[in-house]
Amino acid sequence: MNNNHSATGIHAYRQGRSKLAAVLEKAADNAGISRAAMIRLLDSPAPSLLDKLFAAARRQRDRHFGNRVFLYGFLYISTHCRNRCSFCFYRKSNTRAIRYRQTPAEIAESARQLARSGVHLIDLTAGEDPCFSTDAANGFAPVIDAVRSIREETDLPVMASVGVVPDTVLEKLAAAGADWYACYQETYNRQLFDQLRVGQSFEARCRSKMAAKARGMLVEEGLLCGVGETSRDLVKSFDAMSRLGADQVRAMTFVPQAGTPMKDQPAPSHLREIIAIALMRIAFPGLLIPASLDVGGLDGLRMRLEAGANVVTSLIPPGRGLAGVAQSELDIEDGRRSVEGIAPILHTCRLQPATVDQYRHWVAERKRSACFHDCRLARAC
Ligand code: SAM
Ligand code: MD0
Ligand code: SF4
Repeated sequence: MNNNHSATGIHAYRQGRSKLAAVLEKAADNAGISRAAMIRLLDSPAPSLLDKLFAAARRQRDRHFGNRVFLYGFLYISTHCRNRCSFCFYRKSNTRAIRYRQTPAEIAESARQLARSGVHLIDLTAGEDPCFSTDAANGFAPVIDAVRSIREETDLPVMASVGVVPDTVLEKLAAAGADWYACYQETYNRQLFDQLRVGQSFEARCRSKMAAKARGMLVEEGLLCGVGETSRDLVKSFDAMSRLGADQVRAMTFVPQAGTPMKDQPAPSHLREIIAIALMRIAFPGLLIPASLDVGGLDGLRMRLEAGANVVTSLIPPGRGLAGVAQSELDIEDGRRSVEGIAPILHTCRLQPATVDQYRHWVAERKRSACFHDCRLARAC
């Protein structure tokens, strides 16, 4: 390149950057953000632009939620699974995975412990355990009973994250008191989906979430970062989250797991996830967006909150033999994944836990407005 060309190149680059800076200032003022700008930020994250991006995301969080964050307790009740997701420690054939199945009494006691510690929701999670993941008439009975028991013991809102379930089971989960159904597509790039969720149906996973929405449940959608997706894939996945009408949206960085086909992949930087959190906050300002302790543990919490997340997830009671998913042990037994453990980080970020009533109110309002939205749609049709 001659000098003239390189000067033109640098000029164009600087112009592009200052345009993006202006876009981010508008985003802070509630103007949203274009797909092209999202892709540029994901592809070339210049530090000065990232500061602006995170500031814009925090401003949107403040507008919708003030300084309050919600806290989710995590109960991984069965680590048995019939599936072979290539990224997951608990895939069927992984002999290194520690397998357990909690009894009803253990589940109730862990839920009580989490409730006493101050969480706002219990996230009941399981692998597709062949013991209950069946189409039989009594399929998922232990999960439905666990939802009922947690509601009786704690009266906290409950999320069910138990993989793909038939519509009849969604009906029973909702009747037992589950407000939420979580089921992560990981990506909306079908080819990549097939590599990640080996042997599973892309459509069935989508249908399960749509059926939960139709039953009036709130739905969480989730994406993996660092599994070979392009920035365009990520942005397309944001569009799909929007079409689904997800109520909570998350991104998590892939953590390589021993004993799995993806074990030798280098651990991806967490920056892409942090940018995705901020972009989702700008694109979906009023939705819940987790900062999961299940990726970078307590040390990774601050950057996720500073990117605009407003829910701390994967708080796990110590001393109960419970595991995380992406980080099966990190920060659990020493109590760092606890309401007490995260308090100093919340304080540094000038945030504070909401009350349970504030969380209940958000859930109720969201259900009501989703219903209103659907009615308007129905009328428009
Ligand atoms: N078995 C159910 C299912 O797959 O839907 C429930 C568990 S689900 C909540 C587990 C989620 O954790 C996955 O959907 C994935 O997003 C995330 N996860 C699992 N293994 C991971 C890993 N190695 N790194 C990052 N995230 C991971
Ligand atoms: C988390 N370990 O919140 C949990 C899990 C399941 N609904 C969520 C991935 O990070
Ligand atoms: Fe099973 Fe869920 Fe892990 Fe896939 S992600 S192997 S379905 S526990």
